[in-house]
Amino acid sequence: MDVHTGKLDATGMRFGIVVARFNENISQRLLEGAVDALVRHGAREEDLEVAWVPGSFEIPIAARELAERSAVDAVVCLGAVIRGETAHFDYVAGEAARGVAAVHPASGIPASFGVLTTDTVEQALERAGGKYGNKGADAALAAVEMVSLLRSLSKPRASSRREAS
Ligand code: INI
Repeated sequence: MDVHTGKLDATGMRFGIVVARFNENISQRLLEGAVDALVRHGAREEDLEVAWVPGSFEIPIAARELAERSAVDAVVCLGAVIRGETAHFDYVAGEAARGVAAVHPASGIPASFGVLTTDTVEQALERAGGKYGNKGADAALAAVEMVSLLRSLSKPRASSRREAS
């Protein structure tokens, strides 16, 4: 049985980070969490490329652009959509999720989803370095794991190598 698992080692990996300026006090914390997690796991700051977009609705546009340029191994997407502040919460959150999910099929580059969708600012702060951790850091580590996993999956299986020889 071949079991593939991604490793949390970002050494030599390059990342795009797309971050939405809307609710900037929260998204800035998500960005700090993501950068800290990547560097702690071996990435170099000079291998990170950050793109600020106006709001979470625009995240997929920049994420796809970064991914299709093929200069990065993964894209980490960060933002905060807060229900209390908008009647179009569902559209913004839904399009952000749909668009981020479409990055890999279009480009072959994994994109992780660190966009908070909460009812209140307090709930968002709790997930941006508060009592529920930092979802920016979590999304960064998901990206590292997926790069590692996809590299492992793209190698020929040990059993097929044996059959070929
Ligand atoms: N964008 C967010 O990232 N979070 C929000 O909570 C939000 N609200 O509340 O509306 C939001 N709106 C802006 C949206 O993402 C677009 O930037 C805007 O609609 C222009 O296309």
